[in-house]
Amino acid sequence: MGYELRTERELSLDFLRVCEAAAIAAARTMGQGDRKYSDQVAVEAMREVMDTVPMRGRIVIGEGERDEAPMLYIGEEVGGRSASEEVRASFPEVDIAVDPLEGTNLCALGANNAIAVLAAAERGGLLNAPDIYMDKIVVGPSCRGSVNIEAPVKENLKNIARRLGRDIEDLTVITLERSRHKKLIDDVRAAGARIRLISDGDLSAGISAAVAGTNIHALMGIGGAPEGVITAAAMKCLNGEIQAKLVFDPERLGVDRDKVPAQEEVLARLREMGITDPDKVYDTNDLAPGKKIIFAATGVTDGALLRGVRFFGSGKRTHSLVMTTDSHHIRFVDTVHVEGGPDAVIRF
Ligand code: VTB
Repeated sequence: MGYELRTERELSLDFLRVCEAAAIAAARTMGQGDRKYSDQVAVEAMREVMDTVPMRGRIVIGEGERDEAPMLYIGEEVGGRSASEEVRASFPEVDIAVDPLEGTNLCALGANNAIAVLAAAERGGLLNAPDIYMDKIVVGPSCRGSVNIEAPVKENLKNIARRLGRDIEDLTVITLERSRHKKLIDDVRAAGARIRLISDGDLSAGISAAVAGTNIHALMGIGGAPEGVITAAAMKCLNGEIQAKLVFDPERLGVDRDKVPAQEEVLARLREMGITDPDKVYDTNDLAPGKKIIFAATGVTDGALLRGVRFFGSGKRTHSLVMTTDSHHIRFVDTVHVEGGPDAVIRF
């Protein structure tokens, strides 16, 4: 059973609360240098609020398999906890992909662009992606249909530049700074485009590539597959495009063979998950086929699109992005969480 427009509107506000709670919890730990702890508090806060949402939710992308994650594990049922069985049965079925703290290192170091994020859809609306690496190219609405992940970097940049009515020299590509990207970075430089190298967080980077005015025109390179699915959900809302391929070849990842699971092992796991063609090129709709997608993200630390959580005497302030495909709203939400008494002063 899918859900109606009205439900989508209500759920989007619920998911806003969920991301706000995770972001606030993580932001409290900013700069403490303990990324695991930052992640843990974000997960706990996200899960606690998630359970108050009137839905029959199921985690499809989460913190890991059941035996390795105590909460928000893949397959976990969430939502509608205090409701009776009968009432719960009337709640909509929702698949959810979460990343309670995207950029755990960024938060631990107090660096920019850490976010709390999730995507939701009707059952089956989000690919159950394995937790392996994924090569991605992400562009905004004006460049949709102009890139091909299997084409040379220069050709893609030429096409992006043409669509944006500018020279390749005026483009900025955002990429994770990793040794596996040596050739990619060389190719972008040789083509003449500018590069922004980031230490972490290719999900928020992908979103900034699809929003005009950020001065980022494409995300390229290999990051996590789960992040790719959540990026795809955002692209459906923003009219952007992602193309992606799973990567598990140690050579392409620039790691020793004994540092990653053997290829046969990965292939067997993929088959178990229903992925029979490991070389498949995934497009936005393959990764997020849902018709009713909800995307929510809250800034933990300051970033290109979202401000980080600010704490003050009588409360805190969060900045979020909430998007839906059905009602097609893109909301930037600035929330003041008032904790002080009747004299608390709210600043514009
Ligand atoms: C990727 C990327 C994430 O971590 O998963 C990366 O998608 C891990 O890559 O945005 P490495 O193993 O090379 O560090 C993030 O940057 C942050 O979770």
